[in-house]
Amino acid sequence: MMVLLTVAGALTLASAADSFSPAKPKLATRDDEPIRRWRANRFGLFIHWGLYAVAGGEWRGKEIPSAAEWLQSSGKIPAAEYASLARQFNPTHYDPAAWARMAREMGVRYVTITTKHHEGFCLWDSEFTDFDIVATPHGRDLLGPLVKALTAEGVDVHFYYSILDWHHPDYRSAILTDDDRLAYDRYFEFMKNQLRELLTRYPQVRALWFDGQWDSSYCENPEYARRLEEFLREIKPGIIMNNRIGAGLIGNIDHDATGRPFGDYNAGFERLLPHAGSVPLYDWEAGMTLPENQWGYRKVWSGHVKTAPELARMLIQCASQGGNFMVNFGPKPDGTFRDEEQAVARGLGQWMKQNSEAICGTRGSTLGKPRWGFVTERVAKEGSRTLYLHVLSKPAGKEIRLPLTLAQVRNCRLLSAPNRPWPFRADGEQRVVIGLPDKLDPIATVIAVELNQ
Ligand code: FHN
Repeated sequence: MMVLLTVAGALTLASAADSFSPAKPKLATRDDEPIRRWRANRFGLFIHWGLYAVAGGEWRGKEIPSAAEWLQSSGKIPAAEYASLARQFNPTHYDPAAWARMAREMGVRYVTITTKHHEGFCLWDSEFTDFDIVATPHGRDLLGPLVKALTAEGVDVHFYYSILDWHHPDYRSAILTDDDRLAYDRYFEFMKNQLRELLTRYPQVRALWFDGQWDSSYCENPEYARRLEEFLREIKPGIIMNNRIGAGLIGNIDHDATGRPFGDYNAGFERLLPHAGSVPLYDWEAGMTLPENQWGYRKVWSGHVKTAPELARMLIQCASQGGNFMVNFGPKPDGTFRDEEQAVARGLGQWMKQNSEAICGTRGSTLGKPRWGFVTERVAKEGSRTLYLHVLSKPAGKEIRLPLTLAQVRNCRLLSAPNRPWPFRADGEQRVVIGLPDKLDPIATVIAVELNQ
């Protein structure tokens, strides 16, 4: 049992801990209520659902390699032929209330769902196309009931929308002629109409997640991006948009010729995380698939499939670097989730049930990246500060040393046993030392260290 010592006079913060950074990243493009809420959410569920789920990565009995949602392109399937999948899309077991419950129990604070992926098929009844849910045996809106159910569970809703469209006759991947320009202008109006429709029909939506911005028609003509962004901010002031609305490369927030950035945060961390310990300059979010590179439903998965503990540790790392993390699920065509996804939802939910305090509403670590795990921090309204030590492995000596003095620490507790204080002491150099429980949580044992103000 450790002894609690008091060190008189040792009141100054040790070096690494004295620079509490603001929650807002250095180059954040905004710091209003909606983006603060977006930041505080930290953990999201990405859902890729569309006609590709019907095919499950196969075409005419043959497996088509590459990502399942890219089937039309990878399988070189003519658009009209591919569109026939709509006649088979009948999610008879779709239960939006069950989806929303799963999301809440998993611990996510937001869900980002594909309203229209690159294939062009729309999950809602759009006035501007017939290539939508009404053309299926299901025949009715999939989004509305989900938005309602998620909202009822207290989970925020974000909409994914692909700029790239393999179905629309006016879409052009490059603008080479005057006719292309006219066609692309018509397509641009179509996109604006659909996005206005989505934002007005589903007013609960808080963020738009753009994708498919890389074709030269869009990315070499940045005026489209700028016009689109202005149009959307006018319809819904406060709306949050990822940087892929911008014309540029994935991974950066691009700026127009006047230096204004596109979008609100960097969504470039796709199936990768920033280097551990680095501090991204913008708000950012990472998206992670369970298998290697499958976002939509694929019948047969190959290669390594990530487990709940692996994904939870990625979530912890993202939170420790001030970023959001989305786990991706690709529902089956019948509207249910495959076993692997359900297991991941349960595993993450179990850990989050005890530890969400150390993730949601926190900011990145100002203690850097310790060898034993990661650190997140919470600053309460009244100014009190709590450090969360996410211990992934036992350091030599089985104790954790913090660059803090005893006088700085009010109390410690384990999130797995929050009702009793957890002991701490000082070492010979007057640094705080915290012992560890004999058995660590297979994901991370979290110790909350509340600091004196
Ligand atoms: O091409 C898509 C892909 O299918 C998937 O939607 C991911 C999600 O981040 N985004 C694109 C690739 O960057």
